[in-house]
Amino acid sequence: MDNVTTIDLELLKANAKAIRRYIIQITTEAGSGHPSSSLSAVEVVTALYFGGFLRHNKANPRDPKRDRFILSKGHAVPVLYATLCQAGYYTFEQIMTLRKIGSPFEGHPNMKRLDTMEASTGSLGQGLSLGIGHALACRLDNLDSHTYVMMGDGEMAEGQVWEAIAAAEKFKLGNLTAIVDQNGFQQTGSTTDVLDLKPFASKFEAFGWHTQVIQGNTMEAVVEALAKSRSITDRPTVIVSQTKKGFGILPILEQAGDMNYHGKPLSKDLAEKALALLS
Ligand SMILES: Cc1ncc(C[n+]2csc(CCOP(=O)(O)OP(=O)(O)O)c2C)c(N)n1
Ligand SMILES: [Mg+2]
Repeated sequence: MDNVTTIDLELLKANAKAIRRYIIQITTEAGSGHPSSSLSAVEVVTALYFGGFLRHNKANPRDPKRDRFILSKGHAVPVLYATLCQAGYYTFEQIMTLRKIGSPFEGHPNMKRLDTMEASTGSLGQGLSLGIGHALACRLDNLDSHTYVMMGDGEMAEGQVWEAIAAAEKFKLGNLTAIVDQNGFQQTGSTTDVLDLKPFASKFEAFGWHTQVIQGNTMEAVVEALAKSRSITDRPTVIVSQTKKGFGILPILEQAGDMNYHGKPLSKDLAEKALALLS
């Protein structure tokens, strides 16, 4: 892992901007998908792949020595396709087939179609359990690989998340980092209105986790938090990443009168305006 002081923040920010542009382009081309859910997560995913935090191997994506990244909020997979494109795994033409019949770039990650997908997710609330499996397996195999799992704040009310939180501490998984993308919204409205599980940090802490709360759309904060989390090796860590859904194109969402903008692509016209904002 790179030392934080050696990380080129400007380069990370440039990558983040390119990734945001891809997210807009591929979801508008698809005519469906979840751009706003993808955009809130850009800084974290960019820092993982380009900041030296996630050991990955383009020549052999399933290299056992890799670190693992599980996107538990699988509907945000455009952020992952865009990042992998920016990292040279896929061409722009390939990711532009998002959600088209026959394309392996499905609306949710499919590990059977793409060897870069760590897990097939989309049914929310399961990714942390999958991450625990990886973290335990790596420990058994004496691998120093680290496992990262990103969940949504709405997702925190789904599936077996809290059972997994308890289990990760029981197994003292110092090789596991959870990231909660706290963008304030879920499918049908604000998380406060639908089912409010905040504050997340004190709840994780009560389960014995190391916790950090950060501004997750600020690259400096993200890099610092990821570095800190890697220095904790005796228990699982969580980064509560406070973000904005649709970050990067908020004026467009404001204009549209919908700050959640869940599960819908921008029209061609709005996409052009969004790309101009991100130029
Ligand atoms: C088990 C399950 N229930 C419901 C859904 C439908 N669904 C898709 S996205 C979503 C909202 C998720 O909100 P959040 O986790 O906050 O992610 P965000 O889009 O805000 O990043 C829901 C309920 C699902 N995919 N899986
Ligand atoms: Mg959310």
